[in-house]
Amino acid sequence: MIKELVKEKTQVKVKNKYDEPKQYKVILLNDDYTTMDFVVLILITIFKKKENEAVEIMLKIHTSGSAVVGVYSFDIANTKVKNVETLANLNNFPLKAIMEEA
Ligand code: TYC
Repeated sequence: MIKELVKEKTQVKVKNKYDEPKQYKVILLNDDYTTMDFVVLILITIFKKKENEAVEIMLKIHTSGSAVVGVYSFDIANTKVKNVETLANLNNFPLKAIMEEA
């Protein structure tokens, strides 16, 4: 009897009360007008890449059209997308970043 009770109790599966917060990919898009130097600067300043990695990512976007440049919580991803837009607009470049659920 006690053995059965213990077995029953230990077999109850406990579901996590809270789901993990969603994560979002920030994707930088290629275009024909933004300079390569400006994209590298964006990758270093906003996405905290080292210069050699920033150059590699920029070339990947240039040749393949886009690249994931980071994965963040909603608010951080959203702020980075807006910061790219603001800096691009100030410098008259059409550079765009978008976000997608990871
Ligand atoms: N294609 C641009 C050029 O030839 C360079 C570029 C790279 C632009 C990456 C945007 O996200 C980008 N000047």
